[in-house]
Amino acid sequence: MNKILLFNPKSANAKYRIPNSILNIAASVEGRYEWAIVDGNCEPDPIKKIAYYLDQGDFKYLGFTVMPGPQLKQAIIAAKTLKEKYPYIKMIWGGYFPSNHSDSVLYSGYVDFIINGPGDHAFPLLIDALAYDRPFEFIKNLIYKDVNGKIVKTAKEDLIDQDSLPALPFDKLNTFYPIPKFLGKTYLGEKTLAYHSSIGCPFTCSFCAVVPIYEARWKAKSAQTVYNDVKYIKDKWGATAIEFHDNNFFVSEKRAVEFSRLIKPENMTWWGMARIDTMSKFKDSSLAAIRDAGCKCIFFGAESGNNDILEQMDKGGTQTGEQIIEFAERLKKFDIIPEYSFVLGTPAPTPKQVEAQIDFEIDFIKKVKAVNPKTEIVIYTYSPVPTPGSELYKQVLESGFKFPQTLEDWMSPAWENFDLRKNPLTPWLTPEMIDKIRNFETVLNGVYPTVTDIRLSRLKRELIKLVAGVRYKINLYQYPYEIKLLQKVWKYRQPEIQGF
Ligand code: B12
Ligand code: SF4
Repeated sequence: MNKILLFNPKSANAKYRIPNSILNIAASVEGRYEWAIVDGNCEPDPIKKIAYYLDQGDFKYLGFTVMPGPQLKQAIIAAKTLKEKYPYIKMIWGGYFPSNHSDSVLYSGYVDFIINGPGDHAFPLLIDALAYDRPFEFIKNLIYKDVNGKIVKTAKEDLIDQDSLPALPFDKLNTFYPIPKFLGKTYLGEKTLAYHSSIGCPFTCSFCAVVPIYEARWKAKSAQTVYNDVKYIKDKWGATAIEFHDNNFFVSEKRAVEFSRLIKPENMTWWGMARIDTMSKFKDSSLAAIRDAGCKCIFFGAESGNNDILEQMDKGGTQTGEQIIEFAERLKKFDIIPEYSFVLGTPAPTPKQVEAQIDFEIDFIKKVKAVNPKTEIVIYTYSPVPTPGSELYKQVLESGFKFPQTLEDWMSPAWENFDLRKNPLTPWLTPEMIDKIRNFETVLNGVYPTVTDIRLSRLKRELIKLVAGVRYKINLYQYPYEIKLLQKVWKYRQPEIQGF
C-alpha cells in the first residue's frame, strides 16, 4: 500500500488553528492515495501517534510542514527518531523553513525530499514517481540530493490558479480531529476560523521569507470560492470569526469589496494582512464596505518610519513615513484598528547610526500612537532572511552573520530565540541596543496593552497603564521591572512571539 501520513509539528501552545498547510497537501492526493493527519498541536505525544500509524505497515510516505521556531524543533526531533526506527519511509518536508534552508535539511540525512514552495502539484507528482518507480527529476518545485550528494533544485512552477485546486477535505479532517477544536476563542469571536485565501505576494521586501519562494508572484481564490468555504464551516461547525492567514489579503480592492458584499449578511468578524500603500489607495467607500462587513482590524507591515530604511528594505511600492501616519489617522474614521508591525535593528555603517535609527523609530511609533491611540504596535527585531540579490542581505553577510549549517544547530536555544525574533544574533546589534528596543516595547505594551489579549481584564489594563504611563511620558524606558513583573504574573500575550 502507498499510504501517506502528514504531520503538522507543534506550533502553538493554545489557539490551535486548522492545519491549512498539510490540509492543502491532503487535498492534492485525496481520492488517489489514502492519507492520515497527525497534528502536533493536538497530540500529547505526536511521535507515538505517528509510530502507531507507521507500525500498521502500509504507510510509505511521511510529509512534514515546517516553519522556523518551536515547530522546527519538534520536526527535527520527530524526523530523526522516526527515520532511525523506520529507515524505509520516504520523508518529505514542505513549508517556509525547508524551502529557504534546504542545505541543512537535506544534509541532515533524514529528509529525502523538499517541496520548494507550493506542493499542490509537486507532491502528488512526486508520490506517483516514487510509487511507480518513475523519474522525479522533471518535477517542478523539488529539492533533493543527487547520487553524488549534490543538492539539486528543479525549476519553479508558475503559480496555480487557486480556484482550480481541489476542495479542502474539511469533513475528513473532522474524522481525525473534530473541527470545533480548531475554532478557538480570540478577540475576533468565540469560534475563529483560520483561512488562507491567496498565495505569495507581489512585493519584494528584502527581509521577508515569502520573497525567495514566491518571487513577487501572487494568486488568489475568488471572493466566491472563499465565501463558499467560510459559509460551509459556519453552517456546519458554527464559526463566528475569520483570521485570514494570507501574506497579503488585500492586494485586490475589487476582490476585498466583493468578499465584503458576500460575507456581510453572515455577521462574522474578520481580520487580514495588508500593505499600507496598497490600502491607502482604496476608496473611502471600499474601506467603509470592508468595515461594514465585519473587518475590525487589519495587520500592516509598517516596518519603519524612516524613508531611507524603507528603501533599504526594498519595501517596494510607494510607502513613506508620512503615509504610515496619515493612514493610521484615516482608519480611525472607519473604526478599523490598524495593527502596525515595525522592524527595528537593521544594519548601518556605524554603531552610532544603528542606535540613531532605533531612537528615530521609537519616536516615530509614539507619533503614530498620538494620532491614533488604538493602533496596535508589534515590534520585531530584524532577523535576516536569505533573499538572494538583495542589498540588505549583502550587507548582512558582509557583517559576518551566518545561518547555522546543520539542523542540530538550528535547535539550539539561541537560534530558537532568533526564529522567534527575540534574539537577532546579528553582529551590529549590541546587547544594550536590544535592551533598549525590548524595554521600550515593555513600556509601550504597558501603556497600550494589546486588544488581542482577551484574558486581560479592564481593571488590569487600567492598572498597568497607570504604572507605565509616567515612564512613557518622560521617555524613561530603562529597567521596567515593575511592568515586566505584572506582564509575567498576568501572562501578557505577545503577538510578536506567539504569532498574531
Ligand atoms: C498560520 C501561521 C502560523 C500559526 C501556526 C500554523 C500551524 N502550522 O499550526 C502560528 C500563529 C502559531 C504561527 C506562529 C509563528 N510563525 Co507562522 N505563519 C503562519 C502563516 C500565516 C500561515 C501558514 C499557512 O497555514 N499557510 C497556508 C498554506 C496553504 O500555505 P503554505 O504553508 O505555504 O503551504 C504550501 C507550501 O508551502 C507547501 N507546503 C507546506 N507544508 C508542506 C508540507 C508538505 C509535506 C508538502 C509536500 C508541502 C508543503 O505546500 C502548501 C500548499 O501549496 C504563515 C504565512 C503564510 N501566509 O503562509 C506564517 C509563517 C510561516 N510563520 C512564520 C513565523 C516566523 C512564525 C513564528 C516563528 C514567529 C512569529 N512571531 O510569527 C511563530 C512561531 C510560534 C511558535 N510557537 O511556533 C513565518 C516564517 C518565516 C521564515 N523565516 O521562514 C511566516 C512565513 C510568516 C512571515 N511572512 O514571516 N504561524
Ligand atoms: S509586502 Fe509583506 S508579504 Fe509582501 S514581500 Fe513585503 S513583507 Fe513580505
